[in-house]
Amino acid sequence: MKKVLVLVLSLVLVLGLAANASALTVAFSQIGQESDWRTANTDNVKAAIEEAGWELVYSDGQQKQENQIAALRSFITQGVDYILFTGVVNTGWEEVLTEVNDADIPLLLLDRIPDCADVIDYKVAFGGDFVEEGYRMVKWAGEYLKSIGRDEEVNVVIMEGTTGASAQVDRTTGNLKALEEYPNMKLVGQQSGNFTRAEGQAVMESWLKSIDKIDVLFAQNDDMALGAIDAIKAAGLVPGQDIIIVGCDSVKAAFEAIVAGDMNATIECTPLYGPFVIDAINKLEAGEEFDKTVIHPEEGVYDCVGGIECGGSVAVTSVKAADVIDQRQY
Ligand code: GZL
Repeated sequence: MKKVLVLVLSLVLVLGLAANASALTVAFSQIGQESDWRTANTDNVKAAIEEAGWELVYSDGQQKQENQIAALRSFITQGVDYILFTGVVNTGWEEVLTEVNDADIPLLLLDRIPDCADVIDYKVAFGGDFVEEGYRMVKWAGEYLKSIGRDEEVNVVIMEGTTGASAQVDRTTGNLKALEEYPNMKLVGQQSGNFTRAEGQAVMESWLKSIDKIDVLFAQNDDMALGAIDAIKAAGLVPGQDIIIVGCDSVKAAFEAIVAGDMNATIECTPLYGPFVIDAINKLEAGEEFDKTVIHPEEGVYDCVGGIECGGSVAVTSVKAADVIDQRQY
């Protein structure tokens, strides 16, 4: 009789937990829709939450900090169960994230980790190693140029992401660190294209008018690289040949540009956070401990030739984009 009672009580507890997890409301303050990477990231998280049977409260910040702050305060008012947050820039979040903490709503930091992370309470931070990604961008170009016998002085430009975003700050750190290894690379331009295709095109248009010769473009995301390609073609130059173009993110459009010969390489940074978010919330619901900071494993480098050794803290050899384009998820 006692065993039956224990079994029934255990069953009620498990079903209660499952029922509780199935009734969750998860709020997501997302930056906006500035890039294909962001779209893939949003879609993947949304799909995972829907598949888990939870309710999603989603806010598109339209790349404006004030919109994200208002959304976070709205989530608090709504009394959501969890908050997912990716900040458009690194600073200016301490007050509102403290309000989230005071409301006792578990906070998960996705993609870009705010500067105030060491003074607010968050359950987990999940993102990429942006310094490594920036390093690989330049390393790839340095090794590629060597492989085609180009050891002359080359003029390079760095098109940065949104100023003050951790992806911009840290990719720039990685870019500059690798540039120190290639004395033949002369940095002649450094400007933000705000991670968007339109602004990438505008910045390249401006550079083509003000800089005598550009040999290599380092674009801190693929969308800006694609915008720059439009500008290069409009100026009568041949992208991928007259100007070597290296992007970051490894979105499908970059693979297509590389296969078409318009672009030379892209550094991978996965946007597929959905499974991580579900796993983290399930562990929090079950009271399990897990790593507070998770840097997703740096993936590959995809290019026009394959076989270029371009890792920094983690060794990586490039793979020819044409060989894997059909297997890409985003
Ligand atoms: C990287 C992410 C960056 C992407 C851009 O994790 O923060 O923001 O590289 C996106 O495409 O806009």
